Amino acid sequence: MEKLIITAAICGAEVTKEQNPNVPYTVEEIVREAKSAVDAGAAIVHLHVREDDGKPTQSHVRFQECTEAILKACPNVILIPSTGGAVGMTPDERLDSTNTTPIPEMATLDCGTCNFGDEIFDNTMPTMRAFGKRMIEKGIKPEYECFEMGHLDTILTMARKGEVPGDPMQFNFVLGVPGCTPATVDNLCWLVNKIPAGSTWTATGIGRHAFTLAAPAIVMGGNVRVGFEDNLYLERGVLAKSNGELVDKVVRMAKLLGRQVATSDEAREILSLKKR
Ligand code: KMH
Ligand code: ZN
Repeated sequence: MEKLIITAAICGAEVTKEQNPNVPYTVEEIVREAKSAVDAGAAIVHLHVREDDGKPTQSHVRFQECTEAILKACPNVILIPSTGGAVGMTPDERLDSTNTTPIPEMATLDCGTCNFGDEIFDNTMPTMRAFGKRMIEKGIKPEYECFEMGHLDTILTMARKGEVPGDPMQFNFVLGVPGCTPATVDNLCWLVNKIPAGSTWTATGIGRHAFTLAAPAIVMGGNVRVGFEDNLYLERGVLAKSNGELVDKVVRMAKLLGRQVATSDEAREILSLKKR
């Protein structure tokens, strides 16, 4: 079995300091959280950025500032900027996160429209085609985020048509978003069984499912994402003090289950990435 790649989704676009005072907004706070995650064992940081007041933004200027500051503190980390942004942003606005220099190695590509709590996360076919085209042109490897079962079939069909980058594909099964596919082992197995040979995958369990989905992913040979974007608690009733604490819990689980944790360079090899 390959080593375990741990991704830390350190910030997100929805969670607030009111929910957990350690959620980062400023550049300094974002760097602090990235470093805590990397020091604990994360090979990848999935990045959203905020204005200082916490408002989510996809501005490439803010992404540039945060990327440079993170890479100064963690020179080898793989960054996966979000192209999902926050619900309600336009496709052009969302794609601006990929306009940094150098161009990111990877970026998320969300695989369909879905409920998102009380809101609708809009990813129409034309939006996904535009994002696929941009990533093909710029040589960015997508992380295909599937929130619903049907998202997988959608993106596999698009890959077959050459509308989004193809082999080897990296999927992130984000399960347990209110209104979307529940975070059950059954659902995870259904998705994993349908991906093309040679693909890689990550499991992200939302809220209280963070670690109950991490465990099967570790033993099934997948990878794991945790972080404040997905889960604010280390355990029931205990807020996490940092993203590093959440990553450290996955590292300890991996150790107990006999799986080694990948460095960023090992993750690049597993994901067939070329360092920029
Ligand atoms: N903030 C969510 C609406 C992504 O990063 O690509 C979407 C999201 C997905 O976080
Ligand atoms: Zn995200």
